[in-house]
Amino acid sequence: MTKNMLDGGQVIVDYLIRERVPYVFGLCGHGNIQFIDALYERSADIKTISVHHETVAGFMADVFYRVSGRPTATFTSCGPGSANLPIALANSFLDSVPFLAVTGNVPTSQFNRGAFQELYRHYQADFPSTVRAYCKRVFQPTRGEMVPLAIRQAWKTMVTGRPGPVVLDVPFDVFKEAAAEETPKPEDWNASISCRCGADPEGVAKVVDMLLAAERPVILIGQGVKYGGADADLLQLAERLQIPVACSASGLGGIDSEHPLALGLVARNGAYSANHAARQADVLLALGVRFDDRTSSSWLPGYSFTIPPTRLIHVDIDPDEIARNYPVALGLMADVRTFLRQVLAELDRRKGVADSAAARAKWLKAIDGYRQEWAAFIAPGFTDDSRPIHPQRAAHEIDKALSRDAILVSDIGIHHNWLIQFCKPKRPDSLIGSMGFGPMGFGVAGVLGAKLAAPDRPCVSVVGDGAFFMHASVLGTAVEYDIPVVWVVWNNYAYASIRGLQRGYLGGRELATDFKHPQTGEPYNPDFAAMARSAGIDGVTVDRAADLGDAVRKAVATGKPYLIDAKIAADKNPGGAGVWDLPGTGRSQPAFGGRYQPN
Ligand SMILES: Cc1ncc(C[n+]2csc(CCOP(=O)(O)OP(=O)(O)O)c2C)c(N)n1
Ligand SMILES: [Mg+2]
Repeated sequence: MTKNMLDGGQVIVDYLIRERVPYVFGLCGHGNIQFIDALYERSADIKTISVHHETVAGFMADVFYRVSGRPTATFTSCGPGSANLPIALANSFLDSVPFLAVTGNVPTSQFNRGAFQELYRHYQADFPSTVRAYCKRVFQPTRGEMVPLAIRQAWKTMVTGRPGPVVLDVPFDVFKEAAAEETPKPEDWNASISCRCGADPEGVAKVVDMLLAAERPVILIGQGVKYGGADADLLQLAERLQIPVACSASGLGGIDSEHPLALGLVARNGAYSANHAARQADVLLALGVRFDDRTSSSWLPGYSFTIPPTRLIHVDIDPDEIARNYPVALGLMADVRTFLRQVLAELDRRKGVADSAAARAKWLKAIDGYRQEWAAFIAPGFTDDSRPIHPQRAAHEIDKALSRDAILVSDIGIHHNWLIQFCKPKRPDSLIGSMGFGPMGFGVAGVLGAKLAAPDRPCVSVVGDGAFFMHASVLGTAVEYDIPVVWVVWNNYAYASIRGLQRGYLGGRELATDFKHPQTGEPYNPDFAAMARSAGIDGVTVDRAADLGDAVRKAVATGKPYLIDAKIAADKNPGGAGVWDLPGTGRSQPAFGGRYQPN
């Protein structure tokens, strides 16, 4: 190697720095020590965070992006080290979140020889096959000089179009091989690419025709609105035409939940106001949503949606999602923000916009009625004082205790279902959850990424007892890097969401879903507060609803990592106006209202 050549590892690190990546998250192994060495050289420009489980690194990178809008990278070793990552890759892939996973592999000179940790039985160094279904693309440069091309292409694939995680799989020797005299410059390759494509102008005119003529229009927003930075434009459109806005779980916060036009969550456990409006809509404008089964009440008509006769306008950056699950009156491939701006500009050119908005009064009045009926139905849960804490009350107390700028990261489980129904997110990043792959641990670890992305904002995570035990290593990471997050462990002594299914669909044939002491049969869990204290973190236990809000406020105020072990009832499910069907097993019934039958 001539003196001024950069090696493969140096090119990757230098490129990340040029892309202004502040952090890399990962875990060492013999397969990536060369890469860590390249990070060491540049530690003044990029910070390395070493975690205790590779999945944690992926979840941190994921939520860092959801809060800051900036992709980061992970580093994992060959073999098992990287095999711990796919769960996080899939989580980000299905929720369209980019991060760059730099995975180590065995040296090219050892390909096919079955060296330590090589996946070789079907094909040499075959980590790419392992993650093919889990990420947007895999790159595997096998010579040093291939690295500059691979890194710039990997970055571009990751951030353009529908974003998603990309794997850069690097054999051991390639980290150290001469790669280039200079690293590719983002400004030449990626920084100047825009994917803010607009919709077909004729389609935009048709959208405006349909919206102006509609009697019962509803806008449905997904995370395309949040991560596309389209919330301000959305609000303008909704207010200007007086169209109510419902949210998928991933779209919550895309409009302030307390805005008069906000309907709340449409889902199997959605609010009556949202489901009943969306399923009666004559025109539904869907922006950056996928219509998954939980949003759509398993696609059974009359619960979340009734398409047709509802005429669906579906706008998404990824045409693969359009008409995946419902027929469209109009499908438009576009960036949601650009599309909204096109619609607003088209409205400027139209007459009769104000009349159309005024004609909405009857529809909005009917919706107010649904709101009141729903509010009366859910009212008792907000004041329920029972012990262990009523889950609705718990969600409400936690939500109330958080300031407007707080970030709440949820894990996966019954607690998530309660949170999406009863929290009132104000901003696009107020409530963060995983809706695609739904891996336990997402919130346990993700909150660390949130705090690094927003050090001045309170970051609180609500996590199941099952998931927290699974990923309790985060306690150490919070201490080692001084990351002051709060975990509220929603302690119901069970994999309660799954036990709920056994109770609801399988006649209560419960097995393998609760945590019990072998001799006494009493509910068992470790003492999570003591566990936190053993790691050097303050921990408290709360079992009264009235104390939960204060505990959260106090935890945030300490400015240090903190754990609250909250004892919460397990025997309740958050009922809503929709249903969920487990084919062959059963179908739930709506807790409120019935099936809507169009005339
Ligand atoms: C890694 C992983 N394993 C299993 C599941 C299936 N699963 C979904 S929710 C759940 C129960 C989670 O229990 P807990 O963390 O205690 O949350 P709770 O439902 O009790 O609120 C399980 C096992 C999953 N989503 N992810
Ligand atoms: Mg639990």
